[in-house]
Amino acid sequence: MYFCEKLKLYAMAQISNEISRTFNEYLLIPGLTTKECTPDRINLQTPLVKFTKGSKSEIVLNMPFVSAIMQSVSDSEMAIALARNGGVSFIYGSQSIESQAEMVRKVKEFKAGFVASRANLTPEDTLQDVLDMKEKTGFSTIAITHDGSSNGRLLGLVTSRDYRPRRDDEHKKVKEFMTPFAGLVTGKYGITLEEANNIIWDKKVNTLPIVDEKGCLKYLVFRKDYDSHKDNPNELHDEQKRLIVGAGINTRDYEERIPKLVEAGVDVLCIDSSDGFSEWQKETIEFVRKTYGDTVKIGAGNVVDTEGFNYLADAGADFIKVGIGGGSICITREQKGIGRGQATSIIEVAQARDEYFKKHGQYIPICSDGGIVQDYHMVLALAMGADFLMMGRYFARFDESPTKKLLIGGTYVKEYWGEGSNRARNWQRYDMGGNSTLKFEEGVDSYVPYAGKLKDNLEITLGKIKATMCSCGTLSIEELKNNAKITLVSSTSIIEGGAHDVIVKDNKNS
Ligand code: MZP
Repeated sequence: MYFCEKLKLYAMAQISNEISRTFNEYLLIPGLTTKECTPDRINLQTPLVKFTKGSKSEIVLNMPFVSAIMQSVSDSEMAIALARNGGVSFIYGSQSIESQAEMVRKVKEFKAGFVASRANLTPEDTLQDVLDMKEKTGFSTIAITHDGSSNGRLLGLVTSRDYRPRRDDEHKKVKEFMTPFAGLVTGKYGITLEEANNIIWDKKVNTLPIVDEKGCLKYLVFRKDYDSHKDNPNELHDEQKRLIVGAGINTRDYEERIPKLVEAGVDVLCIDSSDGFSEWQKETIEFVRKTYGDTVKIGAGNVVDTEGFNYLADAGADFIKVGIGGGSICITREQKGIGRGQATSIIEVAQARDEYFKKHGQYIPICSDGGIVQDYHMVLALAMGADFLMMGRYFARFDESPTKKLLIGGTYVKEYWGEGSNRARNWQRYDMGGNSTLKFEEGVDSYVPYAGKLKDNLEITLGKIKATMCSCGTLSIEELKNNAKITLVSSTSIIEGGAHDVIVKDNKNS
């Protein structure tokens, strides 16, 4: 027990003498690396939702990452990219029920290689509109539909081969230079990717519009994407081969929100709150159990100690999120004085989870949420007992996050703002009952360095994680949890850990 016994004679708070620590204060000590322990043999699978002794989790991640329930991180594009790489996004709940459900639906309807047309015009638009659209979206293939929407009746296609920007009159109507429907090779809605690719090759076209029986555009299939669809061995899907997706919910409008998300096909829900040790969360879980039994999975949190974990475990949570105040954009600790070092929280809650498992035969995965800065922090969090990690800053840096990429002071950055900032105005996440408003900010609006594509970055991160695990002599997350050796570090040894006492030539890695 971490809190010392209350002195019965005096009325006083429970005071913990243990220092609340964070990942930076620890390092891993190598274990024996056997010849079998090579990065290609490492298994990063981990359970997402609870299971009973002797059975298997109904959702197993192929890598231990989920993306944060945040406007600036998890929309359908991020969810698709992450699930294709073996993780799960929780689509942010600080939006209308309809738009969140629509994002979930988009992920569930995603079919590799079939993309919804994102640049569309009507035949009455002009060459100038085509040029503007190209500039704005970066797409050079533009679908021409009767109403200019992505699912309107397909009337033609415009590519850069159809016009000469400097010679043609910019007022020229699209209908005068588009390739009309009659001249297009199209595929029928419902064909497989293999069939679509065969048509592309047989008919020597670059783009294949897929249309339904009414002639409405459903998707485009591109020749250039042919190869990229073959190499996603970690893709995470349900029994019907649809990508797995999660969604954040709150403890206010859950009776309306959850049914719509379930209808849209969501695989797992998570109550999004900065402080999850509350009766509101218990009631929300009870609603799910009463309405759907165990068929709808729901995570809860955030908590930072045994008491909080046991409360949500008894309430029936499918996984429990750990972390208060450690997020990169979070100022909760400064504003409210609430929180705990992320490492200490994980260590205690992981013990609570193991004890709960011993006592009740139920393994409830825990998620370390927020505060990951270095890639080795990820291994530390897992070694300390986390089953998987939720990250915001990490994912916000990629092309697939929903925010703007900007050039500031000669450096590319992406915007990243907290759910407790005035920009997100997600008051439900910080709700303590009472009026429905955000009373004070608990998060900031910021930039993070732009880092490129999710897939490329994941490759490097997972490579590093596997290298660290090899050093620890462990081949799986389970083995890492059981066998890792972790040591506290002094502040002077942190200095020793970086380049020191030399004049560094190139500072790119700092
Ligand atoms: P990080 O990965 O950027 O360090 O932390 C992301 C986590 O910070 C989120 O998953 C969430 O738990 C938390 N968060 C989101 N918004 C705020 C805020 O505005 C916040 N305070 O703390």
